[in-house]
Amino acid sequence: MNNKTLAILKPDCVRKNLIGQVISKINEAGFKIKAMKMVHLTKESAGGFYEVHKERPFFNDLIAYMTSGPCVPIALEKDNAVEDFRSLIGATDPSKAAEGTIRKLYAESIEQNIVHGSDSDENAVKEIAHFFSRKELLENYSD
Ligand code: IDP
Ligand code: MG
Repeated sequence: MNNKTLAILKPDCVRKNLIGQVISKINEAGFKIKAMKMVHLTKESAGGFYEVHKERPFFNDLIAYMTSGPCVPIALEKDNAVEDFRSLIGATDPSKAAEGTIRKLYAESIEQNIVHGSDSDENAVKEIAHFFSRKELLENYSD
């Protein structure tokens, strides 16, 4: 079983100086950080990442949001990483997210929802490769 997932601390998380608090929650929940960087996404990169949503009515706004400032992609490792990380972040819409979840605690809208988490093992592998080279991953995946 794949034990990795991709998190992104989205531009609202960075803008609100919540990087530290969100990473604390992630570590407290038992995830190990395997690779991390800060990047300001281009429209092309954000559009490629969210390709599956390109026909959705919110797509253009989503790309504008995701390119509005730097974000922090993080490759995480834990047993059952994808499912456990989705539980930690909560529902897409923070008003529907469970108490104590990252989105419930920090997000302000269904769009500006602080954090991304991969939705399947297959997508986790693809999404990690979107941000991190083989070299960057191998350097940190050796333990
Ligand atoms: P997820 O991030 O919980 O997996 P997705 O449905 O994959 O949710 O949507 C990707 C991102 O697009 C969301 O995290 C959010 O930022 C944005 N989004 C999703 N649904 C809406 C919507 O109905 N209105 C505005 N933005 C949305
Ligand atoms: Mg999704």
